[in-house]
Amino acid sequence: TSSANGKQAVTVLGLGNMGSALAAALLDRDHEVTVWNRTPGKAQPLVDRGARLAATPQEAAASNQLIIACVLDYDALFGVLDPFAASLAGKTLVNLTSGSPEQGHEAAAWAEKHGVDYLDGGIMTTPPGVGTPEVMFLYSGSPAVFATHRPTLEALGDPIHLGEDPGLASLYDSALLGLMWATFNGWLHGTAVVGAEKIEAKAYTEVALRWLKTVSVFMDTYAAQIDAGEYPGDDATVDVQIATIDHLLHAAEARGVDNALPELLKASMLRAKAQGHGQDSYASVIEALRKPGG
Ligand code: FVH
Repeated sequence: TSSANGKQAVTVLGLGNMGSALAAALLDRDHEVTVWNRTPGKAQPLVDRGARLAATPQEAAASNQLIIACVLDYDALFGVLDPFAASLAGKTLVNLTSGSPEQGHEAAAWAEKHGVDYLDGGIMTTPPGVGTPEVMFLYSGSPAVFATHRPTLEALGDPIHLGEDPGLASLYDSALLGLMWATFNGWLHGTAVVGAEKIEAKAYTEVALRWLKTVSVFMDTYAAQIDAGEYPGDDATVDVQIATIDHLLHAAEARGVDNALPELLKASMLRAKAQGHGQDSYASVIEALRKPGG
């Protein structure tokens, strides 16, 4: 469905914080947008900007070929779509609801059963970042469906197609969120340690952000080692890191800061050492993660 301006008309199901941001970004790029939300009052700001509010999800879905869904979880998604699934044949569903890779597979199978083209997606930002070209929107599923709708999906952020397996977007999304939480907690732990000396978070973070750039270079080096399955200990060995983390444990304990995170990190280093990686690079810790009981 194209509007007079040639832009694809889009239906957005779910107008929570994220769904509202998605619809707003599409309106910003002059797409015609039909919206539906379980609680219709949330649509008002979008209606004020020209969106059309449908009375039911079925009416919203019937309005356009492309349907973007962003609700709380997959139970909510199927709860919305199942009652009129038979009428969706020939439509494209881009599901930006967060889920597991297995749920991505389940939704793709559901879509195939009902003759619906399906892309699974992962949004790598919070609502204020939606619509900016710097943020990544991860997609997986049919490359042809992605290519067809890419110009519209560009309104939301930088669309990245990870592959045909529909579970890939959720797989990457989960892994990347794990990276985010681990980074947050490492940063917060350090902020608490230096904060005990009355150093402000802003001052510490300025140095920490520069350190993260160096760490990202280490990650690049270690990724190549992981792919090769070889961990030359020619920069800093696991043995050296085990000795070094004790300084952090000591500094935190002396300042009354919780040490659960560095204890966990040290435990994974010790497991890698026990598996014979003491003289290997830090990347070899992945072997301990791959063999939790080993
Ligand atoms: N907010 C964020 O920063 C993150 C960024 C990454 C992706 N997530 C995922 O996006 C999904 C929606 O998250 P949200 O932030 O929009 O969440 P809420 O503001 O709480 O809105 C939830 C919407 O879901 C609707 N909903 C909930 N249950 C049902 C149901 N049983 N039937 C129909 N709709 C349902 C809810 O409707 P209402 O409460 O307004 O009536 C909202 O539209 C989520 O997967 C994040 O993980 C966001």
